[in-house]
Amino acid sequence: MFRLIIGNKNTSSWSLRPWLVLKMINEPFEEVVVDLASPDIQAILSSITPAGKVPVLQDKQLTVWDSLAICEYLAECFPGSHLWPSDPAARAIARSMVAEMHSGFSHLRTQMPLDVHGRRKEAQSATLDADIARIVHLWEEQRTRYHLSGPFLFGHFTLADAFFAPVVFRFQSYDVDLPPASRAWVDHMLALPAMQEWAQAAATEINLG
Ligand SMILES: N[C@@H](CCC(=O)N[C@@H](CS)C(=O)NCC(=O)O)C(=O)O
Repeated sequence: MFRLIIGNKNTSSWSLRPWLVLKMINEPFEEVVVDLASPDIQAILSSITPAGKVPVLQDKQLTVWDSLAICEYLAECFPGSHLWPSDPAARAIARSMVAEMHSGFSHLRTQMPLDVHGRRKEAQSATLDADIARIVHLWEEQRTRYHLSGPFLFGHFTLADAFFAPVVFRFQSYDVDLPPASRAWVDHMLALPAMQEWAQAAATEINLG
């Protein structure tokens, strides 16, 4: 069985991606949550991976780190789950979106930190607005193109949905206004049992903390 090591569910946006993928493909796994606020966190993380960050996936002797590498590994382990769209053009766009999310949107990350359980006022700045506008444009484009194929960005669930899932929680927490196609996708994501399980665990974490 896989072991997935993740950070606190209320705040660890990178951890949500592979966790959601494993849930969506119904693959059982052992979950280990490390408290990123622990004073010993550096020692704990270094004992798991020299990269010193979560998420980390352990598959027997193999350790895979970085949410993108983990999700790519899962896509290869489970080809029948079609975690990338099968059409090459759609797959190229999905990969571009995932890459843009993985390496970009720094203003969103810093000005709108993940706080799954929190309900905050939307931060205001031109740089944040530009990041939000770009994300909404990406979502609108795919939902307009694939709305007849299913409720996810590319019709069925793909890694693109997993990579933007933390933004779904961010937009809920900060009450970001969305156009109808994006709103429908966000609502669909929020209603997924796996997303609700994550949100519930985030709330429990806060109450225990
Ligand atoms: N690009 C990495 C980023 C991982 C990352 O920054 N993880 C944070 C938690 S969300 C972490 O482990 N922080 C601990 C630290 O930097 O000490 C990924 O996609 O996995």
